[in-house]
Amino acid sequence: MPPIINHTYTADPSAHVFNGKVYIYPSHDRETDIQFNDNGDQYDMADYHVFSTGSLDPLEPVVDHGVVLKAEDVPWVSKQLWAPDAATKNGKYYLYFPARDKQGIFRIGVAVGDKPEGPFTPEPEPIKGSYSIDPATFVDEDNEAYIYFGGLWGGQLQCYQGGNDVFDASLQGPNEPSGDGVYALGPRVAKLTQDMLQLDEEVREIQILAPETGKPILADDHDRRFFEAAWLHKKDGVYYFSYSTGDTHFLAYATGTSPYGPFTYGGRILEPVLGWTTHHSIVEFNGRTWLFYHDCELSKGVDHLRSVKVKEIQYDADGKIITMSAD
Ligand code: FUB
Repeated sequence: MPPIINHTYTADPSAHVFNGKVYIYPSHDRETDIQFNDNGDQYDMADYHVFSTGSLDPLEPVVDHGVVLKAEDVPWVSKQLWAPDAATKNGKYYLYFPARDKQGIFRIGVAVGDKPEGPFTPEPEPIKGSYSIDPATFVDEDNEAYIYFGGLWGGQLQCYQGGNDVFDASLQGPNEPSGDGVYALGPRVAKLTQDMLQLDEEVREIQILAPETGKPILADDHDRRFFEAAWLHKKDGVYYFSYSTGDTHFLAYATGTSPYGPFTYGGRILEPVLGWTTHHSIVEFNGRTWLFYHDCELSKGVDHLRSVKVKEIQYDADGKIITMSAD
């Protein structure tokens, strides 16, 4: 599958259908001399572009709407504009993005625009109570909006083992829980306020359950435990929570009956791609379901130079997602 954006490097694609078109909100990868490390310092992005297309099959040329937000325009940001997402409500469009603040701690910010293609004006402060990375929003059929987030290692989720308000700087890098019977750290969720600018409740930890035990997946189960890249979509009344397993490089999913979970592990969506990271979104468009993801084929394996791709998702008769290869 060739990349759908070739003139610049893009990753972590969050796709949504707005006004009958598919809009893609990716990270904007760039060249750097920073060496690969477990904290992801090599992902040193400084701005966001928005892309759109009117058709996925056949693929219509993907339009680059240009720079919609820059790190230097956000007063609280020091560096690393990582994986963003977008939502619409109240006739406005909201771009959610993680970045390190001036203390080097990842927070999540929001910027507001009048059109899906931006530009977006950032709020002066990060969302109060937000932390870690990879925000993903979901607006349910009752119009309530939720934000999902969290990422291990460079994403600092393991730094909050003492609670949502306690950042433990000694737990940097791959310092996640381990040991017999220890549960994995869960992704986080909170309802958003009606104006989409703040959290409307305490952040909750989501449980991803192992189907064979009905208990949370164990921390040592790296093939199935949550690492980063949260996404929620709903099909036929079922909530599908999907995510990356990080160091085992799978895109996996779990299903539930509420946007808060718990979700029961369901299987893999995508086998490992070329490159360390795997990150995706899932969107329904014209009655078909599409997986947006990235790999490093265009850069010939350079880990921090990724490119967005798309393929169609198929479900079986029981609603299970059929695992796809990474070609
Ligand atoms: O692109 C930077 C980070 O790499 C993202 O936030 C993670 O999900 C991983 O793709």
